[in-house]
Amino acid sequence: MGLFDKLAGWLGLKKKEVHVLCLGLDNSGKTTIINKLKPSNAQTQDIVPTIGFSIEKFKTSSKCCLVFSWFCLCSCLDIKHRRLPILFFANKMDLRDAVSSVKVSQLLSLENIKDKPWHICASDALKGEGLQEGVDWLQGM
Ligand SMILES: Nc1nc2c(ncn2[C@@H]2O[C@H](COP(=O)(O)OP(=O)(O)OP(=O)(O)O)[C@@H](O)[C@H]2O)c(=O)[nH]1
Ligand SMILES: [Mg+2]
Repeated sequence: MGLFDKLAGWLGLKKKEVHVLCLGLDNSGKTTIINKLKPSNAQTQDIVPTIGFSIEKFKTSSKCCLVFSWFCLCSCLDIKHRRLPILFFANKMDLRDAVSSVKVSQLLSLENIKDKPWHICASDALKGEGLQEGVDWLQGM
């Protein structure tokens, strides 16, 4: 790493690459959420069910994000023993029968997660509502 790179890093001027693992039920809106987080000129209008997994890389205003989208909860095994922040999106909150994020949190017994910082956001990925709140929290972590 050159001196300029080091200086930029110390001064916080250098963009960081952030790796995010995105997990969730089939059809829950993972791809839609990731799509909405991309810069508008990189967003697609055509979202189809993901076969297997997808890897996406894009820049946000403050950071360069590398996003992995994976369908299998088994991948969690790798992160089980690490103190990584977990962001939950209680997505599809626009649906009439949606339960509140507080209720989702209770149903998933999230209060039992003591060894990792976690946060839950109600979201509507179609409109992009709630996504920024979640990403702000994640970036703070
Ligand atoms: N009403 C509503 N529909 C949503 C929302 N988010 C996603 N959808 C819709 O839900 C469907 C599935 O969205 P995807 O983003 O493909 O879901 P996914 O979790 O990536 O699905 P797989 O790749 O099959 O696991 C699509 O028809 C989306 O338009 C939301 O917040 N509200
Ligand atoms: Mg998908």
